[in-house]
Amino acid sequence: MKKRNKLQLLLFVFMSVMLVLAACSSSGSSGGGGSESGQKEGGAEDKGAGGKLVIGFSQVGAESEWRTANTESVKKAITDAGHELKFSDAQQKQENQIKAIRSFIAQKVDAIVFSPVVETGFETVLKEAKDAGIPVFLADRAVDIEDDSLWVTFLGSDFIEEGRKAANWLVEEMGDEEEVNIVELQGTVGSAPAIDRKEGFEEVLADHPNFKITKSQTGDFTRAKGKEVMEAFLKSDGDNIDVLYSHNDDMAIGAIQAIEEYGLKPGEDIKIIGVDAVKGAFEAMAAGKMNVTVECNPLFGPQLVELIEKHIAGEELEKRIAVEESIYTMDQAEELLPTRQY
Ligand code: GZL
Repeated sequence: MKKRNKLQLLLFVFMSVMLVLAACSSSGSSGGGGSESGQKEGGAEDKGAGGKLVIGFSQVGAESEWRTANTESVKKAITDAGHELKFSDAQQKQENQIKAIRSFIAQKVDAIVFSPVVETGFETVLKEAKDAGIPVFLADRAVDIEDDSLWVTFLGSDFIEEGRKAANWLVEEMGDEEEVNIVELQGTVGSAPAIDRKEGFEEVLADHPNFKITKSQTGDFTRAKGKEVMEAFLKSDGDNIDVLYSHNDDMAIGAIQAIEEYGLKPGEDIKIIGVDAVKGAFEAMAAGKMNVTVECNPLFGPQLVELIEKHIAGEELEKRIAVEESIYTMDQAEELLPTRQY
């Protein structure tokens, strides 16, 4: 082949390759996952402030008044802000939450909101979300994972402080008694609120040896299970129970029924301590059947959406954002009941 022809052929091949490469890079079909930080191409980060987001929300379940109010608050905040909501109720099953998060990843949502039913077992799926460049926001409960790059921030209550508040009220109320026998209804085994509310309560009582936790069992945060376990406590030691410490109000309300059926007066014969400050607790306190409830505020939907939008717009967020909360006693119930929002 003549030299001139060879040169023309080489030039033609070179130009063709350049054209093909230019076509690939402009259509973004390079097949890469996007930039170093795993940011999604054409995803939320590209939407900047004000863009409509698709948000996947994996919720624990519908086990209590608190959960129902929390679900409503988050759902409403997402839709009121004009974003698209993809919602999954895990019915308190971890496998359902893992499935839901994988489905959100497959649908390429812009952000995932997640309240983990238990603290462990989610590392793999959260890594998958990170690799897909989808930011995860822990709402309500935390996970026990070293690598905190797997979530943007954790917005929720300080459950240890809630346990301390419950115990400090009890010490104030019964600290002079020689011996105080306490039975405890724990929340879902392995969940952050159950672990931490127990820790905070016991931390305070460690300095008061006249208080003893004589029985402790999970009621899984539900009224039905709380009643069932309290029935068993009463059957085995009903005459030696001075206090019930329940990790949420729903189990306490179930236990109140059991105490009445047993023939004792809840709120008098047995002091009742709950957590959440739901309407049902205020009704029980107003009826003299419950003594105190530690607030755990579920209405953080608007704050959560604001955090998601700030992150998408490129703002740095604190890794841990606590919800401000109080404690309410029987004597306040009548007046406050009409003002309660959940
Ligand atoms: C606490 C939340 C707990 C509530 C329960 O933030 O995770 O789960 O205290 C609910 O009522 O079931």
